[in-house]
Amino acid sequence: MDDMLKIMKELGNARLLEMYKTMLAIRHFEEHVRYLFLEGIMPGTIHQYDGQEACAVGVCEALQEGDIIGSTHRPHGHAIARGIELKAAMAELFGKTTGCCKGKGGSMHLGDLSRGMFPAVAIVGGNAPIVMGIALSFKMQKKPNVAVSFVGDGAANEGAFHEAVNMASANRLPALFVIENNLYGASTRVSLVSNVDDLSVRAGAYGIEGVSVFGNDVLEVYAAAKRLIDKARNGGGPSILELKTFRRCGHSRRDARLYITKEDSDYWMPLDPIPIFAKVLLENGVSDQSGLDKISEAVDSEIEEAVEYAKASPDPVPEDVFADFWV
Ligand SMILES: Cc1ncc(C[n+]2csc(CCOP(=O)(O)OP(=O)(O)O)c2C)c(N)n1
Ligand SMILES: [Mg+2]
Repeated sequence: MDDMLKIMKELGNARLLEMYKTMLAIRHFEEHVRYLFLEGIMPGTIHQYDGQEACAVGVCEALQEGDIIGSTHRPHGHAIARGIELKAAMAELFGKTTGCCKGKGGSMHLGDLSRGMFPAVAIVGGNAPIVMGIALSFKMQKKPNVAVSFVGDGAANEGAFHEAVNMASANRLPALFVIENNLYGASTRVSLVSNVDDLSVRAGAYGIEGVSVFGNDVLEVYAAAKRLIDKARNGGGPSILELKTFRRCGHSRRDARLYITKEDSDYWMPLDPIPIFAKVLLENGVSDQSGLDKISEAVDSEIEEAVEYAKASPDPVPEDVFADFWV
């Protein structure tokens, strides 16, 4: 309790409300996107982030300008939390030229290096070695920055993840590997493919620090991430941060989630990170209910604007295929 009050004081009311707004923006963005997709208005495919908002927002709040994150096939929340504009994210999902990757990436490749997030890598575990390389470049160039890899519980079993953490630890790089353990890799429960309860214990095999926290409490996530990111920034090397969370939506489009066990659902569905944070804000006098309602309304109109913007934006033309090549 005292710790939480300390963190809230450190952040201050304006930042706390901004964090709440970003969590709501992610949730409402996903809700809009789901309807647009099911109505056939939005092209491509989608992997949504509903339920994991506290992870992206808590970690990204602990970053500074110049830090870089890498994300996965499920990147909408990371992109919004890192500060990519709703319009640029929405337009990217529509494949429009005004999108953050000029419409060439789509849902699974959201990113904008100028905002501190390279385009997401949909190969499971695939962003971790790139993040390690970025951390190596920060160290070689003596930059005061940290690189953060977001991966899932499934990705934590990939060779690429192991190679990246091993290289980062051997070279004491300024990196943080965040495992968002939402209990399932597609339809496979984590307990079927891992023999440990806390995936962070694997940090011991690399001689680095590993921490597991409740990932649906944004303040707990922030506190843990801040400490490990600051440690990496100050030469303390990389760590693994496991965030225990739950995806409240299907793995990808039209997934009926029939594989989710009743026990998991009964335990996790009441633990929605947004009402959890709202309660903290209300109980500590950071806002009253009407203040939170106003934030929600503001977020909705920003998202509606983003949808209209994306719809009205131009499609790429065939010649655009040859633009932005690195040769
Ligand atoms: C190397 C690789 N194998 C398989 C896939 C297909 N695939 C996409 S997402 C996914 C599950 C990933 O689970 P997890 O890492 O837990 O992330 P989550 O979907 O839960 O966010 C799989 C198997 C892929 N994209 N890349
Ligand atoms: Mg998972």
